[in-house]
Amino acid sequence: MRFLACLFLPGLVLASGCNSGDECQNDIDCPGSEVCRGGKCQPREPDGGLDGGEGGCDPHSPAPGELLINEILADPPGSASSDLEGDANGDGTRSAAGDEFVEIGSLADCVLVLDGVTVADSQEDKFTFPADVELEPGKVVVIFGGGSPLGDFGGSQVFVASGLALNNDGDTVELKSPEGTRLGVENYGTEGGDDQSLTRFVDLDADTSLVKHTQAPDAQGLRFSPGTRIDQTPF
Ligand SMILES: [Ca+2]
Ligand SMILES: [Ca+2]
Ligand SMILES: [Ca+2]
Repeated sequence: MRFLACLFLPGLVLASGCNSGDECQNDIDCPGSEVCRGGKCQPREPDGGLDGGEGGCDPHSPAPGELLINEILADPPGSASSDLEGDANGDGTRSAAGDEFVEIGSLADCVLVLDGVTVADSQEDKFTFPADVELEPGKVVVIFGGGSPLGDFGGSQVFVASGLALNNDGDTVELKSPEGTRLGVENYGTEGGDDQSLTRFVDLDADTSLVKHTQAPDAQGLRFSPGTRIDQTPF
């Protein structure tokens, strides 16, 4: 019954012997540096639970459902290299390959570590995140097909693949964990080839479908929004 004494006399926590490993019902039953987890007083996570959350919330590799494919540009607008409306990566040239992009967002409550996460199409792996890439909750990363991205992109992290080669008339974009577990997948058809991206009807809302960017609320005629919300505001 020791935890009851701690529960009602929190000021006497240490004096009443509520130590590491003791039974508990709530954090208040434990020493100040510990939390109640699984009915026992235990140390907080090694980083002290920097991300907050009950019992700590450490950066971790994404589990299925924690990443969302938020936007796909398979068909950069225009055709000539001077058609700058299609210059999604901002490098001054419209490129059918380099200006393609995939925007991926986090639905997790904790920081996600993307090291080794792979983006694939229906044929093969296209991009694997390098080491030390962390994604904050509610933020997005963008992977362009190539080129030298230039711009702010809403402050989002930007990466360049050595080609995405997304088919304009239909393809699959899949996210896989380093172990090969499917983390997310989106299929699209000929709607992907309309000189604009496909984006969530509501940004980072997994319950909404991908729609043509110009048909999303607040798109204001914009054809894509790499790194930003549909209305070009930051995540
Ligand atoms: Ca394409
Ligand atoms: Ca470009
Ligand atoms: Ca966007």
